Amino acid sequence: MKKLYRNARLQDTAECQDILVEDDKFAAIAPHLEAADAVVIDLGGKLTVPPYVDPHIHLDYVYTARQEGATNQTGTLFEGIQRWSETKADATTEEIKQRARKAVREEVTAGVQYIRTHADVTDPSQTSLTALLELREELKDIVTIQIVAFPQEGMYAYKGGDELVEEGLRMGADCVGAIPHFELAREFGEKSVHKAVELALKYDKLIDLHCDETDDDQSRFLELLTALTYQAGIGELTTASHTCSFGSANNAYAFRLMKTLVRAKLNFISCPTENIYLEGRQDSYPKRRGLTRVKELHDAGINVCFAQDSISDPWYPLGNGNLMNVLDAGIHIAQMMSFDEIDHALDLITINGARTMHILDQYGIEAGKPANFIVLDADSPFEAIRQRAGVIRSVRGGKELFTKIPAKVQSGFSLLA
Ligand code: 17E
Ligand code: FE2
Repeated sequence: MKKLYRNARLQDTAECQDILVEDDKFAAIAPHLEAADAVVIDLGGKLTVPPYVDPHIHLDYVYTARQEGATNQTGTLFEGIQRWSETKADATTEEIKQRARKAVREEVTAGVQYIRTHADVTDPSQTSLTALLELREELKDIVTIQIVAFPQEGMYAYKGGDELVEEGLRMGADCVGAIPHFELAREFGEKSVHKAVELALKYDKLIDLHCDETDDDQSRFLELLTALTYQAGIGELTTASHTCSFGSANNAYAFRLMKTLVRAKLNFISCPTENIYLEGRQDSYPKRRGLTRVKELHDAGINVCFAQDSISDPWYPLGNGNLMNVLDAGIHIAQMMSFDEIDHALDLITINGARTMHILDQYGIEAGKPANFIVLDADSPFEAIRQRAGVIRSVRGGKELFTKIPAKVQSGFSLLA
């Protein structure tokens, strides 16, 4: 089966390109292609980019925010953890799968094709992980899912948490998780970082820690994570999620750590909508933004991406899987709004996320790679960001996952029609 997509506006070429897809792969990309036996689809000069990547979400938590006992009154991270802890026993595998499917549908119809989800493994029955492992397989034709064995209640603060993480890896999770800032003492936080690295090496897995998700500038587990993974030569396989405290650290400390971060080639995930909401809760005024140093990390050449984190869970009431919303919030909060930054902002929810997920071998609009791409209802990257453009087509493995008809205004006034 051959398909010829004509008039695709790619991110880095001024002239529109034709894209030839053969079976499930990109066969050729050039200004003018001919293929007599191909189905022809005209993309009309619309912006065509690799699919959105959501590298950090908790699919086991979605749509639980309003369940009895789950509602977070203080809007803090720690109450979120407590609410989930008190209510999670009610969840069943089927119920989690049902909620997660709905979230995947929202994400995919907004242009996402790659998701890294956390699965809470501080649960001896491994309900979340079992559900998400089944879903990873069930949904693989429409979305690529990676799973983090994430000890939400701690490797040590929760009895046997470290063993449950290890069990999660043996069950088939792709990444090791930890939550050092939630352990009961700094020493246990450090021990959990050591353990995460040890497990990643033992089972040949990626690492993605919830790391320093707090305004406490003394929460410095990022430093240890960077040092250990750098020394083990696995910095590129490692992700530090949240790292909010790095936004509160003093500049002398940050200056020094930044140099190690560059050398280690660590990946960073910021969740701008969740962390601007959850952090700063003990501040009066001036009130901190709660995000890590997104702009400074990015300017230093470190890989940074944005993620959704929550869809209506005990941590965050809103969220809908549309990464364009997340990106819009993120570039505002991080003040990444020079014209050059806006022109390249889509990288924060596309290629940078793919690099974090370590899937670059299969990601991007290049001959030989899987024919996965999305088309935005915009004529340029700048206009896509300015208008928060929607996704009007998503193609995966050469097949249309969906097409969408953009809303059309009807009006008797010529200016408005
Ligand atoms: N769990 C956590 O530790 N932090 C978060 N931001 C969410 C869940 C959403
Ligand atoms: Fe998270």
